[in-house]
Amino acid sequence: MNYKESKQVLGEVKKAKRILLNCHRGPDPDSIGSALAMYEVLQMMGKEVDIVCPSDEIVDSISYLKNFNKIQKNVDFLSFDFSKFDLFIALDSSSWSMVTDVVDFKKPDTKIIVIDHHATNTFYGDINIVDAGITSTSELLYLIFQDWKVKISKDVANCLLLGILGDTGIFRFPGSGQRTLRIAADLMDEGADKDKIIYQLYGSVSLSLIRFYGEVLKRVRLEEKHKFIWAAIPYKIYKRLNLPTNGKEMAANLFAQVVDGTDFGFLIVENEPGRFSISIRSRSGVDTSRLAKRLGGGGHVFASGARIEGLTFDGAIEKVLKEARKFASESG
Ligand SMILES: [Mn+2]
Repeated sequence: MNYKESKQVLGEVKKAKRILLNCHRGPDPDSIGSALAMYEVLQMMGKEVDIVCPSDEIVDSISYLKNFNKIQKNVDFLSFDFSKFDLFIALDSSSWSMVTDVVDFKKPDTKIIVIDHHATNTFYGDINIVDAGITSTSELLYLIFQDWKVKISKDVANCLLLGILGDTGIFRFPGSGQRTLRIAADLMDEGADKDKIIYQLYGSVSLSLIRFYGEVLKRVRLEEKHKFIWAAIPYKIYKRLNLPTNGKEMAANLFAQVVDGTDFGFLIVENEPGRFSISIRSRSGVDTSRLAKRLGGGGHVFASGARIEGLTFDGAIEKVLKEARKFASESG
């Protein structure tokens, strides 16, 4: 057994007739890959399955994946009827607000199983399989499926490899060690097409994203004393560019964890007037999820994020810089 809770979770799955799955707000490849992999496995077990996502837009370069169109977008969790479901398996989501995009969401009556790898997970399920030491929820699911003795189909293999490649930055981040590479090789043995996934994820970007990179790079500032780098994009520029959903994350990857003389970096984007997303990246291994947490967010050591609202553009920058300097002083 890879996880002692696997058997108990399988027991709940077997009992259930109709099961709900989710993609988290602003879903990334790991969120989508793990949800679609679990969808397929549960369907093979004869279950009725729904996938819901609070966000409107979903990375569509991977829409060739089987059952991609089954993801119900723009779901309003405040009016969502959980009573039709015997079980809710929440994937790749550290908290209710990440599941629902609603602050202060109250736990529904349905039985909840949480399967996740965020160090900041709040254990909001009735059963929680949370492994902060693993690269991705997709890798975690591979190990659970092993515990369940599930035969991995080609479609499931493609979905799991998508999640692993996404969350490891193609095996780049520390934590993608021998086990991850062996699992990826096993998935390729089952028919996963690594090259196609990488082409769709990293080799198929829109021109507007390249223009956004330009706007971001133009605004990059180095904070030499505290060894971090940052940039901030105001709403009028963000709006003009018609960005893909994961554009902010990709722009943060581009500059925030690569510059000599820095330990970490972040990108602040005003998504809507007065609403900001902060994407934080670690270069040296300082745990950026601690900075994210202070800003009301969460995540992982190397990649984390937060959202803040109710401030002016300058006010938001000031707030984030202040926390980042404090974080830098304590970490250094
Ligand atoms: Mn993930």
